[in-house]
Amino acid sequence: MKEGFKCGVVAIAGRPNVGKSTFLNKVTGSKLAIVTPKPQTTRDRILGIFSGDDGQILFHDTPGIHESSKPMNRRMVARAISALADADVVLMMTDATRPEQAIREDATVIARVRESGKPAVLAINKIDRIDKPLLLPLMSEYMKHGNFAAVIPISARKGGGVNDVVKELLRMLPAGEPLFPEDELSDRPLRFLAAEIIREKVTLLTHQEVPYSTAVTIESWTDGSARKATRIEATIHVERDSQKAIVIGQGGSLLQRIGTQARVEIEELAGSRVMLSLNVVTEDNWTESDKNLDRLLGE
Ligand SMILES: Nc1nc2c(ncn2[C@@H]2O[C@H](COP(=O)(O)OP(=O)(O)OP(=O)(O)O)[C@@H](O)[C@H]2O)c(=O)[nH]1
Ligand SMILES: [Mg+2]
Repeated sequence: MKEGFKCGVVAIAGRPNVGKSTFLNKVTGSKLAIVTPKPQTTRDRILGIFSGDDGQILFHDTPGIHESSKPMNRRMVARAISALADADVVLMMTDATRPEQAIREDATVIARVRESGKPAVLAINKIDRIDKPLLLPLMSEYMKHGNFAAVIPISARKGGGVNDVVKELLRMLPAGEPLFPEDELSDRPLRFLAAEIIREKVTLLTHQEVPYSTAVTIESWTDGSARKATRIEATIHVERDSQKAIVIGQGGSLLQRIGTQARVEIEELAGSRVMLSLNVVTEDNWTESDKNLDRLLGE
């Protein structure tokens, strides 16, 4: 083993919409997690592997931690909390765009991180959108309220500060051999990423409750080749017929846009042409039944 090589698990935790998935994608240089301007986009833990000269970091992107009585949201938050328990170090992330409210809104997350008993680093994200003079007071406020080994301002979107976070995490992680080959980026199969990309397009192209009522499953997948397209059949599940009508759109127009945008991205990932067929089905109130959540959100 190379002397001083580090390897460990880092859970990325924070409120919904602070930029956790954007960070995961930036640090791995690949789109592993979907990103949208709407909160509660990520529903499951997603592994992203950073491999550098000095160490390997297994980042776990997690759903945003928030208060909710809805069964689906409670499952999502439980997944985030369990990722904290499995981590060596926690990377808590917050959003600098509303500095006066930030620390109050982060009270639950800070409490959860503290309860995990794990060493933690705080990244204050979206500094590309904040007046610089507001940053120092915000940093010292977090230093006071949380027990952070470091507080680092970053822009996950533009990349500023991301290397500083990696350096600090490597310092804190245990020595160890890399657990994955250097060129591996995630443990998620292409099928999962494809379903997520379709869900991202639905989320981006619809409004109100539709994104929160949507799940995507892959029904069939036939690998293509240099000459033959990969054939994918996927189902978009919604909760009500009115939502089904929205997702399909006038004469199928919205479904077609969803399909085209998703196909272009899946083709990049698959490295072949893709024929994507989408079907929309209503599953009455699926986000409220345990059985349906097991099936559509994963156990
Ligand atoms: N200006 C700016 N926007 C950012 C930055 N990082 C993320 N965003 C935006 O913030 C929104 C939320 O980003 P996500 O990465 O999906 O946030 P998340 O924390 O994973 O959200 P959930 O999965 O819902 O918990 C998206 O519109 C991103 O483009 C940043 O550094 N600067
Ligand atoms: Mg996310």
